[in-house]
Amino acid sequence: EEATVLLEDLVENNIDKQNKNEYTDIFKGKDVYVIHYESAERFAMDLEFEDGSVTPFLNKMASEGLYFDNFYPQHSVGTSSDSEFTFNTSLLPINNGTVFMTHADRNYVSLQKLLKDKGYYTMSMHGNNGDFWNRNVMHKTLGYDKFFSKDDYVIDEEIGLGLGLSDKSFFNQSIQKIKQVKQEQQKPIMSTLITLSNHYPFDDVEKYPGFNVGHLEGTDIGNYLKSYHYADLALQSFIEGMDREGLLDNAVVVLYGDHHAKISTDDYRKTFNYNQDTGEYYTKEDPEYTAMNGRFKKQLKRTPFIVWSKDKQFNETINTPMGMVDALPTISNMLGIFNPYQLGNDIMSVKENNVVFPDGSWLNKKHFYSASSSKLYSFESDEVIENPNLIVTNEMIDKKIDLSNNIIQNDLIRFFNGLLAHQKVLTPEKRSMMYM
Ligand code: GP9
Repeated sequence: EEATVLLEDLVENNIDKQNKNEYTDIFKGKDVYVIHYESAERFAMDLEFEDGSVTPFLNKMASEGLYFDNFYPQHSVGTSSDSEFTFNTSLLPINNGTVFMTHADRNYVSLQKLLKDKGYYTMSMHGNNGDFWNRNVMHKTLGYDKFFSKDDYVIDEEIGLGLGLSDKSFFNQSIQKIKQVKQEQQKPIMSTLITLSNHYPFDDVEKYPGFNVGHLEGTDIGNYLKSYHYADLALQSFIEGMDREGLLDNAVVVLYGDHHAKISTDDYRKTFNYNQDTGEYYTKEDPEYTAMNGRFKKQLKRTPFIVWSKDKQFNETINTPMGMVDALPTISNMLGIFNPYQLGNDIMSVKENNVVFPDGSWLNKKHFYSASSSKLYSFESDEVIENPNLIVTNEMIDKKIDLSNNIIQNDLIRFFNGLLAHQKVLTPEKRSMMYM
């Protein structure tokens, strides 16, 4: 009973806070290509070596598109699958298990269902086995019309973990599949392309193209950067190949990094606290170390989120803190769709935003609260703030997490739709705005 009231409040609040802005409907009716970019981290986008940037093409897309520079995936133990779930539903992953594996039989309102309601054909594409992360089942639950998995591709090149097809070959073959589906369907399409090669432990170094990482040669983080550089070349071949086929002329590309790369903190630090003059690493005794360590903490865990279109140069960077739950509301406004059950915000309509993590940690523009240490850090000073009064904030955060878990665990959307059908909740006007 209480959960239904909370869900009704969420829905009414979502309906009431919808407001139009300069981005409303700008991509309505266009083809949508979502790139789920494996282990793509934000910090590496700033790194330069003698062979240039680690991610020159990603950086180009960021400079041309809407670049959300303060973006955090909110995954739990389900890593890539959690990021897919949250991106497509604007619900948090459950914090005890993995939705894709144990809650694939629930009723969710997803990007796929909302676009199908507008006449789209929706598909997902991935060069690994279809049963990995139970995608064969969960992609149907999300509403995809078609899932192209490893068996649908010619496995002519494998790189990295050996999970499946290399990104370069995956993208090249996927372009031909997209072209064929476009011709067959004669309607707008939405396709999610899930990359794979840039995956821990990044040790297939011989197969990565030559990219000198200087003092990081031979380290885990150095191998990660070589792998990321390979993934960037594959991304470039995809975008340029799609353009050659005319598939970007009426389309929008949404790219997100799905989670961080699971490298050791010491190795991460090697990218920040190297003294070029001495060839040594700064130690905690060096004043430079503290400043760099602060910058290190700010960047870590962030991944890129970019909305890019060939025919619309935005050249815009948005610094409002953004979580994966905010992705669907933000692109929905641009696509002319609306998910009444979304937990997130349209980032183009807010100035402030809390990013909540499944374990109860959270952050905003100024602070990061770690649930594991129960400490509040200032992003400005990088110091712990003593005796902060967080009772109200943490209660609000816990309520948000509990509601998301409740919606998933107890299939509340299915239950609420039943009440809607019998007109037991919401006003007639608000009922007319609901997706059922
Ligand atoms: C597996 C790929 C990677 O198909 O999506 O999954 P991860 O190990 O990153 O969760």
